[in-house]
Amino acid sequence: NTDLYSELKELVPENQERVKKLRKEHGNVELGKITVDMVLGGMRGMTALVWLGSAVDPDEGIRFRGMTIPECQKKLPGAFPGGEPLPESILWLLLTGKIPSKEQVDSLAQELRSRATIPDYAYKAIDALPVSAHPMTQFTTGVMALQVQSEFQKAYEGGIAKTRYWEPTYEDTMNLIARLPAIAAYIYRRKYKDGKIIPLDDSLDYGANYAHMLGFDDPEMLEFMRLYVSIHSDHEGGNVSSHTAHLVASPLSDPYLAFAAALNGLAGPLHGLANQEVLRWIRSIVAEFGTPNISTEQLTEYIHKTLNSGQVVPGYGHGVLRKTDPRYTCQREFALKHLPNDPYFQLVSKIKEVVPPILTKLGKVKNPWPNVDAHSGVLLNYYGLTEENYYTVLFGVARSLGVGPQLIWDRALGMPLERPKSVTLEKLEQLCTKS
Ligand code: NMX
Ligand code: MLT
Repeated sequence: NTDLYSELKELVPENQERVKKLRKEHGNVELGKITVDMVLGGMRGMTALVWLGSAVDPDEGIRFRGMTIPECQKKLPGAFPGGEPLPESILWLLLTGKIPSKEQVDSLAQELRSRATIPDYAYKAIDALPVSAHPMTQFTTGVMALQVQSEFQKAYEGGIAKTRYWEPTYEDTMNLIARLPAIAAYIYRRKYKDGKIIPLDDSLDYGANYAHMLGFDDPEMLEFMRLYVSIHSDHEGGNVSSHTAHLVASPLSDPYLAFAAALNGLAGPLHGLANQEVLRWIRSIVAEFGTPNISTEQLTEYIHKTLNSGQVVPGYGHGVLRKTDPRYTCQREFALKHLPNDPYFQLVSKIKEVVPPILTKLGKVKNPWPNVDAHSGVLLNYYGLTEENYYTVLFGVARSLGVGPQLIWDRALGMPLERPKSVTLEKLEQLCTKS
């Protein structure tokens, strides 16, 4: 099949069978125990979700359908031989579990372009906000306006059967993914470039088109955007944005409603907004010392100052990872290849040497190593995307490629409304004294 829908349609029945069999034959198998620490500690380490697209190993990091980032770079079609994986390749892989051919990826790129028309009222909804509104606030507003065209909502009102829920979910998801770059670019141009809009280019792939609509046409930046979108797409199901989307979609809220909720979670500084915070922090270091070219002693002093004022070091630590995030590593490799002498990149490299021993010494930080957000800002900054308040919007566009496929599978597999049990503090105390 060259079209994604036909490919998916073939996969749905066999995966429905897998789920049915698991529940029927192994429904009582225990996956672990739930401790008080888990309940009070943000559910860390509690296996509670199924996510088809990817899984995060604490030491190895992300695997997209079993493939590491270097494997994806090697095996997934790029814009040219040896190029970074195209976001369309990642989307195909996440949804189907199969490595697409170049022909399949080209057909998907064409499909996404053909779905990218934005209704005028979505721009107007964004225009109703002051230009000063944070880009993530504008972005969520734009997504909510796109919801007006939800196919799922229409089909549900029309009485669609449960067994077919995944079909309009597919339509909504593909339309949403296709439309996000234009909405996101509109916000950038509105906020930072006097509202001069650049239309979609019919000859470009998803990542390149997004960069182009933002106003960047340097081939190196286009390539970085392809890599950026691909590596930010998915990070298994438990992260705040993905989990939120899955939860909000579980009572059959459509993909627009679910994704807008996910974006609101991504906009938190301990999650996606950390990419903005990292560049802001790096700039504050440069402002303090008057140059990015600082000594280890100066940097050590500044990190202590950050920690002593009760702040976290942004871009470091993780809820699951216990080693350097491979998404950091691949961005570092990109920087080493294309901008080895950039002073901000060199400062990021120095930070990576100095921060981990300091965090380790605190004795409480479970992972002192850098995550994806520690690196992305200096690359964007190098290519001229200097407005750090916009960075989480880029992350948000990318996250749709991971969240969207799972929403389709949630409906195809008949995943139920999510409703865990809670306890009162008194009950928890009682349970503890009894044991
Ligand atoms: N700087 C200072 N303290 C930290 C850091 C850090 N980078 N990371 C963890 N800690 C602290 C944490 O605040 C907590 O302190 P306390 O007990 O006083 O509340 C303690 O160490 C234990 O936290 P962990 O169990 O190591 O981390 P947890 O799983 O709770 O949180 C993060 C994970 C990512 C929220 C945390 O590491 C953090 O705040 N990092 C900085 C923000 C960041 O980079 N977030 C981006 C994550 C990736 N993403 O894109 O979403
Ligand atoms: C993500 O990409 O979602 C972040 O690394 C956070 C997470 O996995 O918890």
